[in-house]
Amino acid sequence: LEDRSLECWVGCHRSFSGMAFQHSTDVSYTDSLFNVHPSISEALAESKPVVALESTIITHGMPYPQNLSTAQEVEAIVRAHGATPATVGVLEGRVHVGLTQEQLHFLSCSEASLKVSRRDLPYAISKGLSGGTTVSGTMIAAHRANIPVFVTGGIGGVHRDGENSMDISADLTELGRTPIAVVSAGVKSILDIGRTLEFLETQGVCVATFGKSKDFPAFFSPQSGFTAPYNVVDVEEAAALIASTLSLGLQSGLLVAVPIPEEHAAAGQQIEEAIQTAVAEASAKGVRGRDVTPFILQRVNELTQGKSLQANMALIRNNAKVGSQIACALAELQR
Ligand code: PSU
Ligand code: MN
Repeated sequence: LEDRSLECWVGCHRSFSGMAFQHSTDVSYTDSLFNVHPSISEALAESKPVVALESTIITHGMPYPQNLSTAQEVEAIVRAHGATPATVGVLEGRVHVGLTQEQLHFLSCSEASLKVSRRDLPYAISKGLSGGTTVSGTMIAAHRANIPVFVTGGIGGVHRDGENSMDISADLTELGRTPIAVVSAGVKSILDIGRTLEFLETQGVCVATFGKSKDFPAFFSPQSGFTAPYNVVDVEEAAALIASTLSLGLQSGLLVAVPIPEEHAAAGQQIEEAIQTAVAEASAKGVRGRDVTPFILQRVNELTQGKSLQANMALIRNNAKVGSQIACALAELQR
């Protein structure tokens, strides 16, 4: 994102001020590449619920300062629902599971942050770089740390015209190969939702909507016009689904799609129109690859005078609540 305010720069500079990050010295789960914050390794050791959170939403998905406040709020919501938040990010060439306030602040302001998916991890690590982990990058870290539940806003998918460009998010193949339950508000209509669901089927990903209906949600609106194969009515059913994935030893993940709460879905139509415009602009400007999603998110926010950002924040808060409750129910099942 281009616009980082002076305030942000000053804040970052102050909190970072030339010193290296304090890498945790926790001995229970530290190696040269992965660092798990002690609050998380302690929770895991006591079989307490933990919720993984991504950080591309911080580095590339939202503008400052809403990115920072949302990240902090989401962590607070997870705590309020009895789970420990584990925001994942890459700092100076190390994967961190659980970030300090300074690290969160740094990622929210840093211009140099990479967007770290599976394919970017080796490069980021070998070069000692920092970045936000996408859904695929976060799933890898969560799996390694033994955290089965991961909350985000929306996952990547098959882009519109993806049958020609082959622009298909690594999130989908990651869901096919890593046993993590991803709680999201479905898939944005910046993507081809029908093909995304087909691709998830091919990858063996169990997709279930959360709540009353099998209508697969489209991020800003509770319906996409597509249905999910399954539906879980409450957190206990969701937890049971995750538990069976784990006990079957399937190496594939799950997608739990939580519809945006009705009261925040009002701007859905206006946002939908902005998406059409932004998708056309991206294609006209030749925006490609990893830049497509951030470009569209930023344009939609501008075109809706910030309404899409408000809706985005609201649905992530809701996902954090539901995901934490699922993590608690799962911990209870596994007790
Ligand atoms: N969708 C959003 N906000 C986001 C992303 C997706 O509404 O911030 C981020 C997530 O981190 C997701 C990534 O994993 O974009 C997918 O990027 P791509 O389409 O380049 O795979
Ligand atoms: Mn892509």
